[in-house]
Amino acid sequence: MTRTALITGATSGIGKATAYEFAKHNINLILCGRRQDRLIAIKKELEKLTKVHILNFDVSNKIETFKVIESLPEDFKHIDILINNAGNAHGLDPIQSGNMDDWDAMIDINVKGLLYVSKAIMPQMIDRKSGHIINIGSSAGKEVYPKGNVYCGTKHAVLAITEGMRIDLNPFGIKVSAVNPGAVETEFSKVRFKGDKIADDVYKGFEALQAEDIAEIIYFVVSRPNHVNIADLLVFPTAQASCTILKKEL
Ligand code: NDP
Ligand code: 8X3
Repeated sequence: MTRTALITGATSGIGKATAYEFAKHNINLILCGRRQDRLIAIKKELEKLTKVHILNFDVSNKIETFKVIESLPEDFKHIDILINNAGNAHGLDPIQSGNMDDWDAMIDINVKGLLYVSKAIMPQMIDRKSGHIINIGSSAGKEVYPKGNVYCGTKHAVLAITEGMRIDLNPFGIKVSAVNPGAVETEFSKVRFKGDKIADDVYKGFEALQAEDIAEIIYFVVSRPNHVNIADLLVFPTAQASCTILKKEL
């Protein structure tokens, strides 16, 4: 039977690449993001391959999140796979000079947004006693690097929440997985540095992961047999050994 996946943060980077990968494998898609123009353009391309519905909302807005998910048309109400991917780093500052709006954004989107979307979708998975939730964590959820403070905190929280979800949802046969990438060349650094040209240098001098690399891995995770759950997966570019050890050309 054809499955349906809801992907948050599908307008760019890992989420968008995952939408393309899932479409190739005939998974129906509910694509979410704040940039409606991008959602419309992606829907236009992918509906040549599969059924696509778009939802334009901010995951950090609790009321909006529940409203749009409740408003799903009949054909898309049954969600088999949830990819909690929406998120970003905002700023890279020592904790003592951190911008509190950046802190709020990261906690509200990366942690609370993931919880709101999950809360809206878990009941139907529980009723059916099946489903798969994949949370996109980060290598920053396993280590802390200089000036990473709050972003790393949110990704550590994503990993703890993933483990908690896996324990609590296990009696209902729901799989819960974390995919934790290292450096992936997406719009991530543009957002982190608020469009500053320093973002262009982040991926220079080494071969970063591409969004498609992670999308293929996410498809691998959702395509295992029923009895197999990939609980937690850490993926670095070959040139990266840890959050702080990166082989750049000297
Ligand atoms: P991008 O900036 O390319 O994509 C981020 C996506 O999140 C966009 O589609 C954006 O859509 C969406 N998003 C951001 N804020 C909100 C919000 N408030 N409400 C709804 N959607 C939102 O970055 P990546 O693809 O790299 O990031 C995806 C995930 O991967 C994030 O959770 C990130 O932390 C994680 N990650 C990234 C790594 C990297 O090196 N790139 C490494 C490890 C993890 P829109 O703006 O249209 O709302
Ligand atoms: C993104 C990885 O190390 O650039 O989660 O913060 S890092």
